[in-house]
Amino acid sequence: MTESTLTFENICDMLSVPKKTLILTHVNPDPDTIGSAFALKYLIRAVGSDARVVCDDVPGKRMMFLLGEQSDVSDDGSFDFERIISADVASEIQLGGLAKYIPQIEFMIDHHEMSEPFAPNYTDFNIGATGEIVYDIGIELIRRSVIEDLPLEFFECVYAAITSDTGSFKYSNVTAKTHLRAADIISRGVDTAEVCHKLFDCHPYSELLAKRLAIENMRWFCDNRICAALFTLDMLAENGLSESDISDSVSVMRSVDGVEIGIMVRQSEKDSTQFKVSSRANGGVDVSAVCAGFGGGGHKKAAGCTITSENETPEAVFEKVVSAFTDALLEYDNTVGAQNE
Ligand SMILES: [Mn+2]
Repeated sequence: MTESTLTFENICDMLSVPKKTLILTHVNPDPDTIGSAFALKYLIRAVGSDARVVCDDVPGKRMMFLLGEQSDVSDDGSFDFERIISADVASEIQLGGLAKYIPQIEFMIDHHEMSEPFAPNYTDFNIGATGEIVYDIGIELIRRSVIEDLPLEFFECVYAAITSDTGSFKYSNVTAKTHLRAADIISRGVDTAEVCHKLFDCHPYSELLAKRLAIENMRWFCDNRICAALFTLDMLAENGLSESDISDSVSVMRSVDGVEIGIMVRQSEKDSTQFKVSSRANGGVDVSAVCAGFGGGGHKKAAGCTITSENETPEAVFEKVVSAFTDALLEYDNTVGAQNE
């Protein structure tokens, strides 16, 4: 675990200074990184400057409403910035091509336990979402009278970040404060039902087909305690699907009764020698530790990594991944067994 090099007050002081800011998000973007980054953009505008959010991937369609007037998050180099910050990015690898900006990053805001800071950072492990930190910054700048108020879009973005990273307030990372923040957001007029509908209950048909493909290709390990699926580019092409259609399919594996670890391995469209691994735990196994072993990271119950295959078949990469998670599960059994003796 890494200690923050900056305090919450430091971050609030720095964000009180109007500076044109480039805001970096992580690859394989989720609503926490996108929502937090766009909320920061609204906050920086309220302070009197401007910002642009960039990502080295295209966010899923369900998140596009968070982009507001910024139609895309590509780093086209057209934005003239005076400062760079990152939101919800745990490690250099998660920046993808944006890692070139690392020497210029003023600070990072994050909440990942396994984070490997690449710049001065404020990290709070005890909260469910980076969006909660950004919400607190907004409220603090209002309290300090740095800004008078924040637009509804700010609160919409932080709500999307929070509800997404807490599994709609279902995960064990939810605290009383999470609900208090959400209550305040609702009282400010955000249509939270609409935000949740857009994020979670409005799937393109192709995504449903992707879930069917996931169910058809589930494989079982460790007495059915691990459920995993491999998606190759050939499989996607045969089914008329793209990589973004299957980005959430790991939840299918995780949701089966009795499963302790759900795993999805998918071949990358951008580079077919790369495989993106997503993992989710229901039990006590720390999947972020397994992903860290492959240069990735995340949270105890939700983590990922990218593996570059060295002339291996997709099947061989899949086996390597499953065997690492199997080892972790067996090791966990031993630890828990030892504690119970
Ligand atoms: Mn997050």
